[in-house]
Amino acid sequence: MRVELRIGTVGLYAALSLGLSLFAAPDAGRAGSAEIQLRDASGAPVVDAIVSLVPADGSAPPPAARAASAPGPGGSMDQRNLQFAPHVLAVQRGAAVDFPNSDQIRHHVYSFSEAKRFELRLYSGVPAEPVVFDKAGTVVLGCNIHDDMIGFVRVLDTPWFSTTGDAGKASIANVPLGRYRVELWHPRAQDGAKDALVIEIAADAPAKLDATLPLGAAPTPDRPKRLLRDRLRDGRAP
Ligand SMILES: [Cu+2]
Repeated sequence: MRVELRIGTVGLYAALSLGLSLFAAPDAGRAGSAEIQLRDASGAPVVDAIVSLVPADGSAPPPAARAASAPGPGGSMDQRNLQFAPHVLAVQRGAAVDFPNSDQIRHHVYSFSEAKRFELRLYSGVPAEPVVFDKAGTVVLGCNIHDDMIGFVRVLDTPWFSTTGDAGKASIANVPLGRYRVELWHPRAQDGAKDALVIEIAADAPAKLDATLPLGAAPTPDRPKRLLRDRLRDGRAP
C-alpha cells in the first residue's frame, strides 16, 4: 500500500513537471518579437553584436530548412574597400554564404577556425560555389594578401537572431511565444560577459531588454587586428 502511494506521488510529480514544461515551451502557433538594447561598460552602444534567442526550457529550435521565421538560409560576406562587409555575419547552421569580391584587387579568403576551415584562393568576382557553414561556432575570416582584413561568421543553432546596428539595438521578429535565453556575442566581448538573460516573448507587445556587454579594447596600431584574429582563430572564443 505504501509502495503504491509512493509511485502515485512520483507520477503526480512527473505529470506536474511535464505540464509545466509544456506550458513553458515556445508556442509555435503564435509569434511575437524582441527588442534588445546593448551597451558596453561605459554606456556606449555596442555595434556589430549578435543577439540570439534559444528556448529557455532547452527544447531544440527548428533547423534552418524548416524555419519559416529565419531571415534566410544563406547570406553574403562581401569584400569592399579592403574590408569584409559586413564585419560580422550571423547565420543559422547549414547556411550557404556567398563571398563576392567587390574590390578591383584580388583577395584570398581563409579561415582556420574549428567551426569551418576553408580557403578561397586568390580571386575576383563571385566564386561559383558558396561556402556552407554546417557547424555552430565562430568562424574568423582573414585574407592572405591583406593582413588588416578581418571578419566573422557566427554560426548559430537557432533561427532567432539579429545583429546590433549603430544605436546598439537588435530586433528579432517572428519568435514563437515563450521564454528564451538571450545569448550575446561580439568579437571583443570579454570572457564571462555572458549573463544569464531570459526574455518572455508575448503576443501583446515586443519584449524589451537592456543589457550590458563589456568589451575589450578596440584594435589600434599598437594592438593589431592580427592579435585578435590569432586569439579567435581556433574557434574557441565565446
Ligand atoms: Cu584581401
